[in-house]
Amino acid sequence: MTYSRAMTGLLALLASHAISAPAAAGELLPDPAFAQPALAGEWWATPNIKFEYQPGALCGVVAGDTAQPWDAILGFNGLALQKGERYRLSITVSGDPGGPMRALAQKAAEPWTAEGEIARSVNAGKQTLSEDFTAAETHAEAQLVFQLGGSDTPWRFCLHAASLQSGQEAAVESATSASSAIRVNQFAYFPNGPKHATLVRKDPSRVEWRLLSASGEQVASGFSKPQGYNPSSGLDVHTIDFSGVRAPGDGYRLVVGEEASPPFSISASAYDALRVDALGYFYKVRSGIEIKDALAGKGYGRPAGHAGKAPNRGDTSVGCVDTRTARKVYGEAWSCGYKLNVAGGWYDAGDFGKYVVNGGIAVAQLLGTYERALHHTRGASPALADGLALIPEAGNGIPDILDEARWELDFLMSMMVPEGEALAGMAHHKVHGNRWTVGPILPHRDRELRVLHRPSTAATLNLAAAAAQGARLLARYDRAYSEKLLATAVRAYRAAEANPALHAPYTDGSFGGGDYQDDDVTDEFYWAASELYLTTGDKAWLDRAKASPYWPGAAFPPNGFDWRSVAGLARLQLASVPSKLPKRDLKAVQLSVRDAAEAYLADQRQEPFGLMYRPERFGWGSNHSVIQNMIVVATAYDITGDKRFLQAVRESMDYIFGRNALGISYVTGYGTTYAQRQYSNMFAASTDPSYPAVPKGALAGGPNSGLADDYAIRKLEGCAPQACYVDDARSYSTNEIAINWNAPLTWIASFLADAR
Ligand code: 9MR
Repeated sequence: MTYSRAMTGLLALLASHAISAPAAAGELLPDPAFAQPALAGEWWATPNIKFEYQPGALCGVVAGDTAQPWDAILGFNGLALQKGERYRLSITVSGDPGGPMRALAQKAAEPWTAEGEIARSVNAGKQTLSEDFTAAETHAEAQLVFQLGGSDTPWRFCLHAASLQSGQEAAVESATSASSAIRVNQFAYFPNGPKHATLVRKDPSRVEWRLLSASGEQVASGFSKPQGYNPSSGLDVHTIDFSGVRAPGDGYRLVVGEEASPPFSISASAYDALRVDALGYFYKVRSGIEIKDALAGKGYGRPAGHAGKAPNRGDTSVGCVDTRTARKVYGEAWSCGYKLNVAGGWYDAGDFGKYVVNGGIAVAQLLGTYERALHHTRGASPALADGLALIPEAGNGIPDILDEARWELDFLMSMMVPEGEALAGMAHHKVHGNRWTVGPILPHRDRELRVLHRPSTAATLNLAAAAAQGARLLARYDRAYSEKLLATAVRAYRAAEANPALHAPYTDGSFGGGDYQDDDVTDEFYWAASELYLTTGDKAWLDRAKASPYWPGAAFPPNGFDWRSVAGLARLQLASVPSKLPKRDLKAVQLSVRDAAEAYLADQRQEPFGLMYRPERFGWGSNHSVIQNMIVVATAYDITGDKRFLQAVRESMDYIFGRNALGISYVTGYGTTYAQRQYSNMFAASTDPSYPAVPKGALAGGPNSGLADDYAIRKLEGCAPQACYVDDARSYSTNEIAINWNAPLTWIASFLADAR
């Protein structure tokens, strides 16, 4: 990071040798409330900020056209930070709404190590924000800086107060340290399902456990089974099996000596609510439509996002990245001469990007939730109902899951390159701001210019697969729409065949959005051809699917399929959707699903926390990977009826609900201690209470060994895989929400609600 440290005129003038007024005990800044003009002069700014002192504030205009946060800085030098000391950074700011601000207490030289940080877009009204931190290192020369760059247009910023106090009491560590050594599914066990808990205990001798009802009566007892050291959690553990208890009820607790577990239920119907909440997530993250409190819940209502109403520049007429940028990220001067209306769809995650590959897999798994219910519940599942969820389309005669899916399918189709253009029929890889939006912020206030990125073969095939599946399921409800979907799917597939290696590079993730890099689309071809075959029954598509190396090959990675590796999804579809697949072929695909399921069961048997996921390092969004593996096993149950598979899925869900190294439920609103501070621009109550909270039924990404954000690196270095998680909004690499995570959650919740 480099910047000039020139002082602005007035401040330079004021920078006289003022005598510091007595400050509060432990206060590092001489004049936190800007009461004395002379002291304000100790603040400096880059030349593109014109500041003036006024009683009680420093106010000024930050120039536009800055790219990086550090391209415009207001700062205060001459501080010192001590390793291990606790500090509180408190600031009061105001400005033009949406103005990007990062306040950092940091080393005043390369590498500018930040110890405390408050990142926020400002509001017109004064906001007071604070952050407690412990300095990880001593910095004899430290500074407090406000990075204000990243706005195209000039904007006004006021700093009304800035305080940095040392000697703070250690705050109670939030949420991620488990309060009980007995890790249970804090939500619900099934009456006729397996019931296991994990006890964290160094002592290798077995120990007695007791199960108490809500009224404190002993319902069962037994002895733990010592399991020794478990690498995935980094803990010495015992397991407890109380499967013999079958009586439904709430408020059960396991007790070992003085230690009691969090309370939990035994219930056959608990997942009905989760199915609705997990699905309800999607309405709340819709783009391009007003969200109504009456449907989304109090506090979630907001104007339509990215609808093109100032200061929002919208998705209604979006052009492509400029050729200069394209040269940098694609190595070619690609651009386009048209603009597309790509309003609608769902926001991807904590950010406001809309990415076709991730939208494709998410919508496919929502459609799959419906399709599974259609073929495996004799038409009895509520998942098939119109009126299941609170969405604007409820009551229109079309099942709600299909309505929700259609919202995204429309968006995916809008990402197609128009006829007559080079690359016609291909899908743009993604649309997002040309800079990361600084949150918390609601989408209609986002001021970034949105741009279309180069089409990719992967996106095009995702569109083909999802549209083909949608065409099949919507045919009964809207023939014309179904035909449009199918025609689009075929068009996309052909375009992908004509452009089989147009890949999204890693370098396309450097500004404003994720890269969603993928340079192997063999699996996408297999998936799209499979869906087109399942919809049309046309042998030509089957021939294409069969020509894929995935036809005979292994489709299920041990660590779970995802947006980048979709062959597993295709295989599940071929194995479970009724089709004219020749008997021998059907047998082969079903056998491969069963074999994969057996392998996941073998993994699970080795895991004293009961999850069917055991890589040496946990991946980004590991919670959804655990669930994807469960979906394979659930599908094996659907095609074989073998109850072992159902029971294994139920047990693996315990991990998600708190039977894990951290004793935390990863589904917001479910369990006693649950993730609730996920990184999200709009569900940002944990950083600013004026924003809505993360909605009930949202899945946190979860432990990620590849710590990729500063906060996680600082807090979690050296973590065992299961412990690489922190419930803090700054940790986007371990604690985000995303459509491709809530879709499998919806699928598995629906399965567990229905499977008996
Ligand atoms: O889920 C994505 C994960 O597989 C990648 O490793 C990671 C880094 O590129 O990005 C994840 O996706 C994020 C995307 O880039 C931006 N929106 C939020 C997504 C979830 O964290």
